[in-house]
Amino acid sequence: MNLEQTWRWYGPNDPVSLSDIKQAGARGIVSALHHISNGEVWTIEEILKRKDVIEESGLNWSVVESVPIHENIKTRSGKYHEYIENYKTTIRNLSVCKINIVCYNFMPVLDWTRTNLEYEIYDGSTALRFDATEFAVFDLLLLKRPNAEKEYTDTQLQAAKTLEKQMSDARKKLLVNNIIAGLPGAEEGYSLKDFNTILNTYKNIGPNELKENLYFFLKEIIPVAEETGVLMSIHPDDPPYPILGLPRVVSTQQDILDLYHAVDSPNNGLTFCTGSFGLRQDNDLPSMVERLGNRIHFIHLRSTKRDKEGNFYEANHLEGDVDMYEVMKALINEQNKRQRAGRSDLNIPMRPDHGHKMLDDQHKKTNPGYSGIGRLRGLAELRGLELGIRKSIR
Ligand code: DNO
Repeated sequence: MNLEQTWRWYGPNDPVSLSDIKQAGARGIVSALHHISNGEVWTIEEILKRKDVIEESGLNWSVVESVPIHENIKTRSGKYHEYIENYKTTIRNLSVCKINIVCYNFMPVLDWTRTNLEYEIYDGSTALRFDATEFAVFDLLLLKRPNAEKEYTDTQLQAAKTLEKQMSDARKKLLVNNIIAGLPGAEEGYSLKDFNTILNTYKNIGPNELKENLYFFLKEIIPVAEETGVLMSIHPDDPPYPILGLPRVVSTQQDILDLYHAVDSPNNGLTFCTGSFGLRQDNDLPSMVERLGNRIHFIHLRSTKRDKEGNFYEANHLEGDVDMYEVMKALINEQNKRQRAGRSDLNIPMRPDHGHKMLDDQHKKTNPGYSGIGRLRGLAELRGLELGIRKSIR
């Protein structure tokens, strides 16, 4: 019994090739059909095309990350009925192709958010970072979101004004791009001009309404997932708190318990992402694994280092605020529980989530967070940790 070692691959244009991944020691691939627009059906033909490429290199397509949720579904407006029907067809088609784990998220407008994609840490490698003051500059002074100042303290407002004066136009442009042009996997990017209009589609949607929309969606699709044997695995919000006045409803243990309860089915499960959940001090990761574990179908392992001002950067996998040893032990316990219960889903797929740009990565163009060597290091460390714990608790 092992966690299945997987690796996110963006498809044939990914600068990290399938043969690189094989040498890194991963056997499962996490991939998505990024060329298909949000809301459209993934046809069997398109799915098989990707699957064949993966299998030709001796690897296996283990998880889809992600089948994105169209904004109309999140706001329950426009063509949401049609998009939900399309989503069901995609689930059915994936199951026909024997791909049974689907990751998705329900973050309004933006997927994951960072301000700096080249932050140099103490060892000379570069990491992704979220700087709260830079984010405030974007929100208050570049986007000029109406009434945004109400969400900041006087000190934060002042810090943002001071920083903005020091920033060159090029740095401002880069900041805007980093936030709204779409990080890898985000599927949708926006221009500054349209962005306030898009945010405005949530003017009547607070956390309660967003939860209702999420549960409405789940009540529609989970029966199809059950029928076809597909395990839906929601990814938590990143960062796990409201930003830009938008609600976030997949950030805490209670959010997940509510979600489990809304549709009580093993097919309504979770992607346990230590990087996202780990940004909140009130999320106790090992105990979350214990409490939520029976429906964890996919695992993202990475660590972050946060400070009191709301800044954070992505730390090396075994450093930072996440106690990876305790998390790994809890995951191994979960596997043991499953084994005792006679379950067959023991080898839960995990991937080293993100990696620094290091060594040769620094001379290459890579997808932010998805470098080859940085993730190779992450996977190697995690695999060693898993082996060590497994052998010592036998
Ligand atoms: C970032 C990722 C996210 C994640 C999606 C899941 O690297 O963890 O893009 O894939 O939010 O739907």
